[in-house]
Amino acid sequence: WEDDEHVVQINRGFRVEFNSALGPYKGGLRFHPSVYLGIIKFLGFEQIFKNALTGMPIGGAKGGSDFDPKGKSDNEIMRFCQSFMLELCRHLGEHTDVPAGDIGVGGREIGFLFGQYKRVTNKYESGVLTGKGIGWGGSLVRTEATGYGTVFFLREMLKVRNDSLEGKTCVVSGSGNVAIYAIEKLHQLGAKVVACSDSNGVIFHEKGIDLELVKRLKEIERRRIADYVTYHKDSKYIAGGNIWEIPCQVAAPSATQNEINGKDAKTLVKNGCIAVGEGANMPTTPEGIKVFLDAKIAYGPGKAANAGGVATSALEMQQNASRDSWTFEFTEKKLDEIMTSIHATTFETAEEFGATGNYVVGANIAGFVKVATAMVAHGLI
Ligand code: NDP
Ligand code: 2IT
Repeated sequence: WEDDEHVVQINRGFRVEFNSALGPYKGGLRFHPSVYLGIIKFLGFEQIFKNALTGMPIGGAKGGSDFDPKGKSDNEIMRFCQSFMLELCRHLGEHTDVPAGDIGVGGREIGFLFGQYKRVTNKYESGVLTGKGIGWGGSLVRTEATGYGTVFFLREMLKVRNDSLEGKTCVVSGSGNVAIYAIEKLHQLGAKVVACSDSNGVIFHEKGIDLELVKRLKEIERRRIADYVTYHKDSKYIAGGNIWEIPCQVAAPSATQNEINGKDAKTLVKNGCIAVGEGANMPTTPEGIKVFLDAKIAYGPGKAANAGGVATSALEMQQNASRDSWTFEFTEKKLDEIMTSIHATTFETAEEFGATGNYVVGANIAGFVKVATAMVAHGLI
């Protein structure tokens, strides 16, 4: 792709089509300088079982590039998306492989990718990408879905313990798509989020994060979270800080993989954390997971807790297939039902296998059995 100085730039792109037993390959695209094949493979592998848990007809895949969107102009983003899609388009199709967003890929990027797919294939194939804009095939609630879904899952985990989110102090890492809408739903359900972050630092605001400001800084102006403090003198910016050191009852890691290690998990538990809902994919290391499970707090692993995003992508595909568009209320209700059902399935499966309250066991077994059953039914290759 050509940058604004007319210099040709080279990045590497990936798509790992992992399993299509339950439906077309489905999963997001990540644009981040850290991307290499190993990251796309772990994300694609997780996606198989996550997608199975949604109960929707979707297989598992992931893709992306080591392209760094930070500091790039809209035109550079557009030219990179066009270059990437020029190669990717031959692998896609509404019945073959349907990408969506992930880190560094949101509505703007999906628009450029869709436009290029249409240009090259000469087809208005709405169902080939999800996360599209409202007005050209997108679904209401897709933007909010991952964050909202994670909070619905947290609500269900607390319900089992005769508890609720009402009045809880929460910490949400990240300040991107998932974090923003996790904060929004936590606030709607009566909790108070006191901290969020980006890769440079942490914002602590004891009286509660001002979400409209975060939306403006991150979604519209594409600025750093550090700028938050210039609008709220009573908040604090901790450059390079560790968000898990801020005491909370509920944590929603919503930035990236391996952001909570064993030590962070111990700090959270020691400070009174009773529930963790993973908005991100694999944010907790194996050592961290062991700490949460040993402490018997409510721990919702990403493949269950953040499945609301891809589930709503499947709802978008459903609307595209029937050339229909649903209201916000109707779509959010469907998302809530799906998350409640994923919670019930994972809880009951854990119980059936003698691990009551262990959602890691519940999610892995329930997801695996669904995929394996279909693969066996389809016969050997
Ligand atoms: P965004 O690009 O919108 O936001 C990512 C946020 O996480 C930013 O605040 C970013 O900070 C921070 N972040 C990203 N990488 C790192 C890193 N290496 N170290 C520290 N902070 C980092 O992405 P999303 O909100 O869409 O994705 C967040 C997580 O949720 C990912 O794990 C993704 O796989 C997962 N997810 C996303 C879904 C979706 O529908 N979008 C669905 C299910 C899961 P900075 O700006 O400084 O980079
Ligand atoms: O990790 C994920 O589930 C996503 N990034 C969303 C995938 C999708 O196809 O909507």
